[in-house]
Amino acid sequence: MMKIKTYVASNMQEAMYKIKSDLGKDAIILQTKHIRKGGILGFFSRSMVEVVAANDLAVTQTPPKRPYASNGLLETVPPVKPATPTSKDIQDIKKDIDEVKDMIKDLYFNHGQRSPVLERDFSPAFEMFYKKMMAMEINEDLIKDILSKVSKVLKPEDLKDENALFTIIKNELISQIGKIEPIHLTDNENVIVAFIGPTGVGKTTTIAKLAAKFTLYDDKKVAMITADTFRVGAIEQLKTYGELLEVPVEVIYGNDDVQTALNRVKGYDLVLIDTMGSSPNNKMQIKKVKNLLDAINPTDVYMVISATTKGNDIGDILNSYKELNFNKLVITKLDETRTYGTIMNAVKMTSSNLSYFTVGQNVPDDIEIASAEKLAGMILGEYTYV
Ligand SMILES: Nc1nc2c(ncn2[C@@H]2O[C@H](COP(=O)(O)OP(=O)(O)OP(=O)(O)O)[C@@H](O)[C@H]2O)c(=O)[nH]1
Ligand SMILES: [Mg+2]
Repeated sequence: MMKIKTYVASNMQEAMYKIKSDLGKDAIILQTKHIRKGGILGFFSRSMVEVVAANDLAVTQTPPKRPYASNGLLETVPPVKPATPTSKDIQDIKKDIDEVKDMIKDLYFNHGQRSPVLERDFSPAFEMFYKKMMAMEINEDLIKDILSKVSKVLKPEDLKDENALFTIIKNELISQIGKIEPIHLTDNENVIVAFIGPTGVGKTTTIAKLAAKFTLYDDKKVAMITADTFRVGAIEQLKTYGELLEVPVEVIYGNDDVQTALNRVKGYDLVLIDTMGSSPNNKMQIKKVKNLLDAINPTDVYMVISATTKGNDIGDILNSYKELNFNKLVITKLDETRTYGTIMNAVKMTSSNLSYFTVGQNVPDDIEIASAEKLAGMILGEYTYV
């Protein structure tokens, strides 16, 4: 027997559930509308759906009986005027569309092959930049932060214009990279800078390059001190550079030597301090370096990071060295990689500013003052060092 019933539910899904369990799975929907229920004077009312459903398909197939007038003649049926949608209907439709949009987005972001993206990412150009930064191994949260800032200043037409988008994203990267702070020497000041970092990243080589630059090009009085008495050959390595550059080299064997060494280099414009490299997992070695730095009290502490460091390791490294209170970053071995995300991640993970990039083994040539413009360009694929 055919049944037609009206169901009220808080959403379509719930209504369908009620209908199917009541009328069976072949139930058909005749009409749906949004209604508001409850509340006082229209306030606090809930949005509900009202669904008219039938259990028999025949209901839609039987042609409607034409009413007969009392005189037995067929009455003419006035044409039914289509109802004009009210603003409330339009609002309801909009709401439905938004729900569907959210569902699609949810599928797209969380269940598809693609990584989570921003709303703007539906533009192919925008997505291309997103992927580029992902390929550079920039931390995903950071990419999202960069792109969400970018999307705030974007005009709709920029979204299709790859060049405009490139410039806007590059500028955002530059602003996020922030200030560049190389060694700054003022007259008559004994600037003492220490270099710390993992083993083999290029601390000693960087010190030699800087010693050469400041003596040869800037005519400054430079001295070097090494506190790396741990690695075989470390003292000789620095002493060799010292002889070549005619720069004195002091050695600190223990904290008792710190004062003597510092007294000897008092009249120098720049004192570069080399420390032993330590594994980020070797807490004892890091503690040793910390004690040394506490005794020296340098003007600045430069953390030396290799650009070849794997994305996941950079956080651990910076974390392990945090207690050494470094305030600048040197990035080495830019010539050995084309994945520049590590640099960006390192800058954002610390409050330290970038100072230098080193780009090869040659002393003194392969060093330059870091550049936010260059790094942003490298991240966006404008150029590489290799
Ligand atoms: N390709 C390349 N090699 C570099 C760069 N900087 C340093 N190196 C090389 O990296 C190796 C290690 O350099 P060191 O300066 O001894 O490194 P370190 O950090 O002092 O090492 P430890 O004192 O043992 O911790 C050497 O072979 C350097 O020539 C660079 O920018 N690019
Ligand atoms: Mg060294």
